[in-house]
Amino acid sequence: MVKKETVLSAYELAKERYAAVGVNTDEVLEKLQDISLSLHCWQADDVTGFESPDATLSGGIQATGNYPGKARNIEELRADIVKAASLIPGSHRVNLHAIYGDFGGQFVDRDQLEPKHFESWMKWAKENGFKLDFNSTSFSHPKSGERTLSNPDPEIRKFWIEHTKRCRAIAEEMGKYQGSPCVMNLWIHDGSKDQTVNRLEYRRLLKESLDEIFATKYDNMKDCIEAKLFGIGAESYTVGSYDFYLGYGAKNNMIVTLDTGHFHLTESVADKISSLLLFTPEIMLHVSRPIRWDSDHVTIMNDDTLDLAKEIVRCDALDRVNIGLDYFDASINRIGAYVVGSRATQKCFLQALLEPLTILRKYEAEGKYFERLALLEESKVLPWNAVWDMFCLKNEVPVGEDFIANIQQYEQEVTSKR
Ligand code: RNT
Ligand code: ZN
Repeated sequence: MVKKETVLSAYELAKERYAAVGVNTDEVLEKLQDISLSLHCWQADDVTGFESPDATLSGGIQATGNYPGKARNIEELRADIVKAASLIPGSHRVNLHAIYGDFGGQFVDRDQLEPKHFESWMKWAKENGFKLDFNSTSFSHPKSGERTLSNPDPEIRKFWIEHTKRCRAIAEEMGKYQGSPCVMNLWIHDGSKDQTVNRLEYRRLLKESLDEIFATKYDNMKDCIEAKLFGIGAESYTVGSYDFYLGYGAKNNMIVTLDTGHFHLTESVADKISSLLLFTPEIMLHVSRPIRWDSDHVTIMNDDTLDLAKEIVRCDALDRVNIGLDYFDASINRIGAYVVGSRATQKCFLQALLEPLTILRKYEAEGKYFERLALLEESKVLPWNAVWDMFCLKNEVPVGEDFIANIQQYEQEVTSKR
């Protein structure tokens, strides 16, 4: 166990060291406290949901691995999220998908969803100090096929328009109930495995569907639209590409979701932040870790995530960026996956907040580029970890690697018995 005194004295030294470059660590701790992550409910059960016991995941996404102990029902899923949150410093949100409704053993089709199917979630969230976010679900359904909202068949399109409209109404109720806007994400897998000669037509249909879906204005929810590069089985064409949603978002003043796994692997998602901030109202993030493709590995503290956090802080945009996580790894302990990914994301934001920006900007303004580069390099090795440990201590969650034993115990007592 990391000793409390060790954390406290290391923090005092770090505080002094950061003060030398003009950074107040006490203020940084307060700012980090205000950063909420939206924990994606679907890591707990490999994106299965509660619609039917034999649901299979479709829509070009995949959770690989068969680590034992996944959540099998609403109680287990909630317990796992509460457990994970108890090991993550700060207060956070929970991001639900439409297939996670409390259906009470009945089959409720997607075009029949109502706020009542999410009432118990709202109560649970309130009792446990979470706010809820929401997602429509277009995948894992007999009517999903290659296309949903862009389907040339008016019946299928109507079905998905109805589903998405209902999801917005549910998000509105969630927002009202919790006194904090519910962020509702719209992602559809629509695309084509092989070459298509109808690129424009499907995009036109999607635009038409979106116009109809978003015609109703709400006050307690925020819409966001998520683009993607390709999906498994839809490698040749994605209707909702980044160009498509960036255009739609900029034109209609809507939030665009940046999933860090939805771009070419050498493309910088961090560099998109400042442009989006100029043309769209807010940003929604799906922080993930793509390995070779949009593989949805557990987020770690790597350059991509650090760059993203730094850009947001450098743009002074923490109040305009909603930070959601989106990965699903079925090959390791799933609660561990939540905790590692969330803490890694927070560590990135902490380092971003600890950047000696005032001095760096002064150097830049004076054209002192060697000095800027030197300080950027040196700031990477300033004792940020002492500030991180202090953050965990203050929030009464395990410091450092101490949470490993905690998760092992939960595995022994709970998840291994499933
Ligand atoms: C898929 C998108 C989408 C999903 C979730 C489950 O590639 O990233 O956000 O991961 O909606
Ligand atoms: Zn995503």
